[in-house]
Amino acid sequence: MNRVDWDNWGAEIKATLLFVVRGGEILLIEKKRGHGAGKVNGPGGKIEADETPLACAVRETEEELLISVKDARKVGELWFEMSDYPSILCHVFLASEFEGTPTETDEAVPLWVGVDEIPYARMWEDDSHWLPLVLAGKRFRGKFVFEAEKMLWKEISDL
Ligand code: 8OG
Repeated sequence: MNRVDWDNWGAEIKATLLFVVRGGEILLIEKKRGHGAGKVNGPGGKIEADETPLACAVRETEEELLISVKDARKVGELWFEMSDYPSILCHVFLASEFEGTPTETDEAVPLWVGVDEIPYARMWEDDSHWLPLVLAGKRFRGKFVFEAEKMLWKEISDL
């Protein structure tokens, strides 16, 4: 079901996600609060006024895991239209270099997992459709329609 006019779509919220991949493992979080609390995700959050997406991704990762990411680069975009939450455009970043030790904070518990053992059952339903593209080094744009936690529609294209 896709009743969204994507050609004229604009997001009410701009956000980021960042995935550190190193040595065959990916750094995820158990998210303790905010939208999607209780789920496994990458670090990230809402972009502040006058902040670039890259600066937001780095800041959120610092706040949530106490590490400083050095080489984040944008790999994708996620467009979310949801029944119970304002629309979100989320910029997705990939990195491999960082300083510090991933550490639990009020917002997140760090979780290193093998890239072949990603716990999709504990993640948002759309993630299994695009996180493999991140790991494959592809650039992508995903558009998703959600009714609460249920994904009703998806479309993924090259960016
Ligand atoms: O500030 P807060 O942490 O509440 O921002 C919401 C975060 O959740 C933001 O990083 C974007 C992310 N997010 C969604 N929907 C989805 C989704 O379907 N999959 C993933 N992986 N992240 C999502 O808002």
